[in-house]
Amino acid sequence: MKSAARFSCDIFCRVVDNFGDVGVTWRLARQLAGEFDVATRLFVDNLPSLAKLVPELDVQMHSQKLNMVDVQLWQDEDAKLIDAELIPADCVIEAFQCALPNSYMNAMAQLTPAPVWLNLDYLSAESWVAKHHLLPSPHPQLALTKYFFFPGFEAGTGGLLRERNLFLKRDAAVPHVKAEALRVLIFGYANRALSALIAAIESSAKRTVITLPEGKLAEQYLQVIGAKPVNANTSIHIQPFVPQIEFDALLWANDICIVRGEDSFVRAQWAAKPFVWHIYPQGEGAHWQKLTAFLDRYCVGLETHAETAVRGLWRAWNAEDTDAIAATWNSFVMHRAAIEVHARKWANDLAKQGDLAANLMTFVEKSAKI
Ligand code: TRH
Repeated sequence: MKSAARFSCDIFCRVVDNFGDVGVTWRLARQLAGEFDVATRLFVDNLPSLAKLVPELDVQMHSQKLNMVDVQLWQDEDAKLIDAELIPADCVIEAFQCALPNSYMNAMAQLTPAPVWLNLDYLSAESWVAKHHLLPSPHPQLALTKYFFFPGFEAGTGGLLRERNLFLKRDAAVPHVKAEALRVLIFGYANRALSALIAAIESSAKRTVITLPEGKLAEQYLQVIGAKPVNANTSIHIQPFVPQIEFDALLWANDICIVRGEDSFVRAQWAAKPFVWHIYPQGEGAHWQKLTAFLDRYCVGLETHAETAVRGLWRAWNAEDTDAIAATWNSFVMHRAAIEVHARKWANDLAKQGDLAANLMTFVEKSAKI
């Protein structure tokens, strides 16, 4: 990969479902290219998914440059990806163990020095993460070593994606006039407790504007509840999908944000808003452990009643516990001021650790002696 840039990086992404895989890799690619002067290529197997985040993308073009990132369609057959010209980059990032094409790995092994190879793993607040971060895994046949790069919430992990000047932009965007209505963003997976949540909001005296991004939850709202009139105090707005670059502004414009998955979960923390995490549900309830591990970190320093409110609503929403939603929502809203102060402190403290892209660059530079 010939370029005048500091060095080069190839990122591989398979879209498993939704927008998390492509959301994280596109954000990282944009930051490496834009802030670190890295010649970055993103190989992704699903252009329509990426096009939702980056509407300028032309899904008919298998290779194009956007936001200084070379975007390439990753087709299944090795041969179509690895033409004779394609030389692996100085740093190769396999996102979420998506398995690199064999021909590409063979080409990596031919290079001296071999590229620095990382697997960018899923985000978890569990304590094992720091112990596993950057553990090497030698390839059984080739002279290559893959390192496991774990994002995380404490020193010794890979940190979290956070662009330069994000907090400055956030703070400049905060409206100077206090809104009269409570603004609530609900970006989650389909949830049987949605009707109960909307009913709880409607029955409160507070004027509330709900924003529901298009998707499963909005469809559910339209099918199940949409026909019923919403009371005068509450309005619901179905929000068309915004480009990823505008997603933060959506969070900043709301007072309470329900988010999900991985990328929006992190952005809500940088937004410093009271939030609820709708965690991606895993088989055998494995996600509950992850959720609790995060809450155990997040709630440190939060006053007891506010902590009970946070834990209560997060549990009720994730368990789709229709019966518990009204009481836990009201309690969360009642403690909103304390939760908001805490959310800002959480964001500031978290930002003291280096951001993921910077940590990644430090590791690559050290390993490759670039
Ligand atoms: O979409 P997600 O649920 O993604 C994932 C995947 O399901 C993945 O397989 C799973 O492993 C992971 O979660 C944990 O949620 P996430 O990660 O928040 O990604 C959503 C992306 O969509 C994020 O980058 C923000 C973006 N977005 C927009 O750009 N515009 C919008 O209008 C909205 C609502 C979201």
